[in-house]
Amino acid sequence: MVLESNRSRKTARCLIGCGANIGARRQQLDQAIDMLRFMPGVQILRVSQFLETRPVGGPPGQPPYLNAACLIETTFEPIEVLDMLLAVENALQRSRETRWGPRTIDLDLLLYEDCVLATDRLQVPHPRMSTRRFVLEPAAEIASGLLHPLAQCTIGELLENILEPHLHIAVVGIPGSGAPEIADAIADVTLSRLIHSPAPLPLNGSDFLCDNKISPRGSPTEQLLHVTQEYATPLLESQWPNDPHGTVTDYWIEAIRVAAELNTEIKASGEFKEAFASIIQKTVPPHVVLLLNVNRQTLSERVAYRSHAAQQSDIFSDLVAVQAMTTTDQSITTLLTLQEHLAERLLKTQDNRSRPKAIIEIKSDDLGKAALDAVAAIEGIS
Ligand code: A4P
Ligand code: MG
Repeated sequence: MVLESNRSRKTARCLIGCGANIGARRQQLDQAIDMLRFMPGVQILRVSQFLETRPVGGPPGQPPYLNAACLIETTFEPIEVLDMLLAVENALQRSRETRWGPRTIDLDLLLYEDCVLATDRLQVPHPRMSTRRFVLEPAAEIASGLLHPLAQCTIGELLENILEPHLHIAVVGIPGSGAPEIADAIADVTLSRLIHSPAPLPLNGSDFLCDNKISPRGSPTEQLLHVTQEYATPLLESQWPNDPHGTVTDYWIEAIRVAAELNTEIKASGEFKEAFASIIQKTVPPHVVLLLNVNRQTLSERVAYRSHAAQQSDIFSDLVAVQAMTTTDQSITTLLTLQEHLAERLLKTQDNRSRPKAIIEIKSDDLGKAALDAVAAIEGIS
């Protein structure tokens, strides 16, 4: 652990999330914040009020949490901040038995300036913060204007976003990522309206092209616009119901734009772009996106499972379209390329209107675990 400060280093502002749900919760939170206060190289700028919250995720029957947030200024590097938080947790008898199990104290590094990093030990911004009310409410009290570097909006806006009454949550992933299955699980638990993708994502060959079965005639651009229209129809703003539970979709219309960008013919013509923009303008963009990610091995197994003639199961039905591709290797590579581009577009280059306010990345190699993670992310909203 590094607790020596280097005074010549530049200081960084960090947002820390604090929680406790067993023991003398208030006292433990006070002690943790006091321990941070006396660390060399740390200055506490603001501490939020303590807020009682319902436990999200983890084993059932846990006692309620007290949550708080704390804004600090420090000369420590991000990994040194994590080490410091772990040291404070250990000093307060934090034990780790079950995931999201009860705890005497939990300290999370939510934001470190505008730093974005993902290592085995540390991910910043904290990957689950942007849909968690128990994180955002205390954080907004002390640092409402602080920018989330991935969502490109402030903590205050993230909170406003999850308080929006008719939330649209999109579960986004390539065919075989398990998006329909995860969307089902969320809709079940949250009683939301569920919309499944009205057509398979158009994929065919080494390039991204339309499958002729979807729209029998027309140029690739026309075919792709036809699918865009089909995707847009259930999302039209003019027909969005006033459902207090919100809506969960298992697709993201922007995936078509990504597929188009990967098709040289469509990209060169330029005709697609304008027509696409005018269609999606009338739709309700997702407020929250759960971005699924699978690895090559899982995907190969799922493609093989779907390709097996005897398989009548509904699981991974979105992979049926992929079977039209020439070889398994080719389809896996095509899908993984699309996955990479989907993530890039989501995380970086979004126009303001369609950029989701919160994006949560979920590994979906283990579907059961992914469903639990997804449900916990959405439950954190309420
Ligand atoms: N780690 C990676 N990135 C970070 C980060 N930015 N900050 C690693 C802190 N730790 C980070 O954490 C597991 C490992 O995550 C660490 O060793 C570190 O290397 P942990 O504290 O041992 O375990 P955990 O907190 O159970 O894991 P996790 O998955 O981070 O849990 P969360 O997401 O923090 O959720 N409900 C309410 N109402 N209030 C809560 O405070 N907290 C949780 C925990 C669940 N439900 C809750 C609350
Ligand atoms: Mg933690």
